[in-house]
Amino acid sequence: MDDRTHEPAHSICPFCGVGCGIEYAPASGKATGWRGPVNRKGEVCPKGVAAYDAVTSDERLTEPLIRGDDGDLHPASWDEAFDRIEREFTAARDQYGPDSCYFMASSNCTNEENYLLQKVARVFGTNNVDNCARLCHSSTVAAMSARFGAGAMTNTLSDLMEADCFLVVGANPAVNHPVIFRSYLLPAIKQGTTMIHVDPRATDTTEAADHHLPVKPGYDIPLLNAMAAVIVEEGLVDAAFVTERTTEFGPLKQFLAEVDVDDAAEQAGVDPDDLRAAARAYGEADAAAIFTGMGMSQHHCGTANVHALLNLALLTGNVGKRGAGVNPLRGQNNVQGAGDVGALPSVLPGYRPVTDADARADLAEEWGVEPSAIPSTPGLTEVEATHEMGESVHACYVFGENPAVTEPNQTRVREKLDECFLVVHDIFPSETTVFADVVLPGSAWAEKDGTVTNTDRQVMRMRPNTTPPGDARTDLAIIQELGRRLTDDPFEYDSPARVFAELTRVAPIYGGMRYDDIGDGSLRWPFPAGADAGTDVLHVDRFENGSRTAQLRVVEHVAPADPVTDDDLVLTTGRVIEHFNSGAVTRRSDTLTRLRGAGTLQIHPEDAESRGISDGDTVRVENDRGSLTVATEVTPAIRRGTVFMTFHDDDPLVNVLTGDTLDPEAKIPEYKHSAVRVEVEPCN
Ligand SMILES: Nc1nc2c(c(=O)[nH]1)N[C@H]1C(S)=C(S)[C@@H](COP(=O)(O)OP(=O)(O)OC[C@H]3O[C@@H](n4cnc5c(=O)[nH]c(N)nc54)[C@H](O)[C@@H]3O)O[C@H]1N2
Ligand SMILES: Nc1nc2c(c(=O)[nH]1)N[C@H]1C(S)=C(S)[C@@H](COP(=O)(O)OP(=O)(O)OC[C@H]3O[C@@H](n4cnc5c(=O)[nH]c(N)nc54)[C@H](O)[C@@H]3O)O[C@H]1N2
Ligand code: SF4
Ligand SMILES: [Mo]
Repeated sequence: MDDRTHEPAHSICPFCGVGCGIEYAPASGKATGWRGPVNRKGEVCPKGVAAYDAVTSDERLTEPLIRGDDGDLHPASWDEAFDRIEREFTAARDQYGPDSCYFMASSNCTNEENYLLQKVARVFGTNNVDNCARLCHSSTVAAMSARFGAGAMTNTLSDLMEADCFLVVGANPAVNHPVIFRSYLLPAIKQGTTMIHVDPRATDTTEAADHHLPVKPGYDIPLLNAMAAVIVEEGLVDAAFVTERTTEFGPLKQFLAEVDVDDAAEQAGVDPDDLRAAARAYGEADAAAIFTGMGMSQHHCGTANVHALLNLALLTGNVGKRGAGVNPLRGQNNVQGAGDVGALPSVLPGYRPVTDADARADLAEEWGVEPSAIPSTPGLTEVEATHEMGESVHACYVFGENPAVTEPNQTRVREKLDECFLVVHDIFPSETTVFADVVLPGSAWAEKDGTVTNTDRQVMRMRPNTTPPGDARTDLAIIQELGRRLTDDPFEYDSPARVFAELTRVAPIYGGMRYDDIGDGSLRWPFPAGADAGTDVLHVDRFENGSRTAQLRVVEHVAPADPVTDDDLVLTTGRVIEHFNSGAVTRRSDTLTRLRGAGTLQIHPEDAESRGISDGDTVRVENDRGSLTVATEVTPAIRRGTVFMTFHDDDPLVNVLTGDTLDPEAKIPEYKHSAVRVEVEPCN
């Protein structure tokens, strides 16, 4: 029985990176939109409406749990739970050193919570902290940081409405960023903006497209190189921009001259004439904007994919101006912020490298510790950490993530989760709490105060409208207590505003922002100290790294990690509109349809026929890593040779099939290309 009071208060949707303003609606007991900085008419998608279900759900965690000698989780006091955590983490550090402990931060949680968690890790003595941006746009961030000096949307949602052409590659905004799609992209398209969609599937996004290139999963580099070759061949290069703002055009030009567009199109599995038409549409536009998503980033060559994409924008002068740029559509409501505040293993708050002695000294001064106390060696990334559990990692704190569903190669992950001391700080019992030694009940969105940073770099306020249920505590209070238990720092902050103020002193991109100035609006980074407003379009005269020029790069095709035999199909994975990531929250909602289309395997009619599969049949999908059974949806919307599943469920658990070969630079796993065998499940 929920005996809390619930009053409306302007907050931000806890789901995707669009960052719509939502609030509790007393009349319906659900959530509703208010006129936020992004959803200016108060519009929301079905998940936004359902967001309050997580707050009032009677499945919420309401008390700490500790695993007993009988192997079960039992209720415990907060002191008992923290005593156990303190004992195990300090024992691991005493025996193996601080790098034997790991901290998974949460892109579903606020800047202040993530900032404090990375501070706990670093003052404890390790850079072993990461968040699921690693699984998401880490490759995009790696490529864009290397070339442009900032791994974020170059433009703002509002100026992008001025584009003449949208090139949407490996993203499905109609489903995954619905309010951006409906309120920014569709109105521009209705006014004449051309859209090119590169995706192996025809999706709701494709319906609005003028050109659809149904690329073979894993073959975006030949496709993008061929588009670049057409742009050079047909004189669509912006010569002035290339001369003034880029370097190394010569080698790229030479490389592209060798690209046979027909052959490359065939390799990528698309029609060469369609590819040429798309390249022309992009190259001839006065202002052309790229949107990039998981179809690009989640490959073991994700960074190379994005490098190939950046070439297109640079060749055509589509950087540093309105209606253009390269725009990664970010995942959760605060995946941008979790990285900005330093919940990453190789950078401190504001993306200052952990290897930079000045950056460490500045932080040490603010934190009142010796500069030598902040470790200078980059920590492990998230997937690497799961590999190391039971090896070099002995204790792990998981805050607001569900790795037992979302990490690749689940058979291995689930074995590993059992091999270390595991704390799970969540709002629900999850597939991951099954492996936990201690479970801490935290706060849902409507119970927290703080800030989140959305996909176009807008820092916005969340406000509580009720308290955490039962004995649960706010996430910020829990992390403060964790800090007091694991370090000598008192972690004394009487409000999120204090934490935010500290963040603005150590993260230059947030420098000058004031919590009280956010109000019902937003502040956008970079927000240079002394300035009175943030920066809308990046890289206008100089790139964010201070350079006037960015490099053009030759990008060679990288073969997919899984070899594919003639009998195999290629499995790619993704999302549906009603469900969110592991489904831990949305599967419990009584507002959303339970996994409509989320538990099925999309397969092309010819692939189905050759295997004797009819629509709705249950099939077995397997490879050397694992096996599952699933009902089929036979549909020409997916290209031949490819099958598609979502990852929103624990049964079928698609990540038993995905591999954990990592991108060498970004360490993102290969979620979008797994060789699988598909056959009708024999009845027995
Ligand atoms: N409804 C809903 N919205 C969400 C989420 C959710 O779970 N549900 N999650 C949020 C998060 S964390 C993220 S990161 C974003 C992700 O948002 P998106 O980037 O849109 O994510 P996906 O649906 O995984 O993949 C996008 C498209 O890539 C295509 N694709 C697959 N393989 C390839 C390939 O090799 N090349 C190309 N070009 N395309 C390919 C897929 O068919 C799919 O349509 O969404 C956010 N929003
Ligand atoms: N096959 C495949 N796998 C994928 C992907 C894919 O496209 N294909 N995409 C990857 C991507 S892009 C991402 S981002 C990851 C997502 O991976 P995860 O972050 O592991 O997935 P979520 O379901 O978002 O997990 C959120 C957890 O936090 C809890 N939670 C939610 N809100 C709060 C809160 O306010 N406080 C606390 N304490 N807990 C909270 C939820 O109950 C849930 O258990 O999945 C990755 N996995
Ligand atoms: S578009 Fe994203 S932020 Fe907006 S209501 Fe839907 S899930 Fe929430
Ligand atoms: Mo994501």
